[in-house]
Amino acid sequence: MTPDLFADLPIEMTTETLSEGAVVLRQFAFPQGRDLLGEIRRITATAHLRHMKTPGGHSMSVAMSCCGSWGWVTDARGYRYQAEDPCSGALWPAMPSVFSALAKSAALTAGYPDFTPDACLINCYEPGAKMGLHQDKNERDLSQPIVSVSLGLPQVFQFGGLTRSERPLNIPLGHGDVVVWGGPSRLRYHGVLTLKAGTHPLTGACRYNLTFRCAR
Ligand code: MD6
Ligand code: FE
Repeated sequence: MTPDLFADLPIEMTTETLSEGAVVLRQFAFPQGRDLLGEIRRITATAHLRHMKTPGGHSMSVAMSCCGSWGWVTDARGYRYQAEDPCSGALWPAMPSVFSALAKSAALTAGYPDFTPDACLINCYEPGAKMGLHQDKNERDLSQPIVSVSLGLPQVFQFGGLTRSERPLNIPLGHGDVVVWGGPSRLRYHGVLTLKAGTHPLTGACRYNLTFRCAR
């Protein structure tokens, strides 16, 4: 075993502003990376990653699970938050404290001091998986931001405007990068381009994305 794969790499935490209310906190989650991945493995051992169906009947290319009081689901009935995992009927696993502490700290750093997430969506992208431009608008309180944590392989995040037709910026996100998203930018269209094949020392052949929300 390699004692510490990253021991010789300095962490450089920097902030990039995308638009009013939206920032990228580069490498903000790097110190917690291993712990976050351990919790993702523990959670998805019971709340399995699955390819949900859109209301239109298409299977999503990204595999998803959730933790916290509320989970985001999609099926023939539409998009919504619910307390139970539809695969098992059980409540979603609790949100680990390393998740909620990181999300609160990232939100505070971005200028959102009152953020207490009650939902965390876990996305797992394998090569070929993507997410088309969409708005996150199923949450009750749109005055609260979304905190998005990237782990593993790099993937290009698309950050657009308040209408679908506005041409998006392409922002490469790497392991440990956090995007915080709120205020006048809360309803901006966004997505991720197709994941390219690769290997990351902590996640292997995939990228995980955690998005924290105040759902209800
Ligand atoms: C992803 N992220 O990065 C997908 N939504 O895999 C999202 O859909 C997202 O990163 C709202 C705010 C930030 C995000
Ligand atoms: Fe989203």
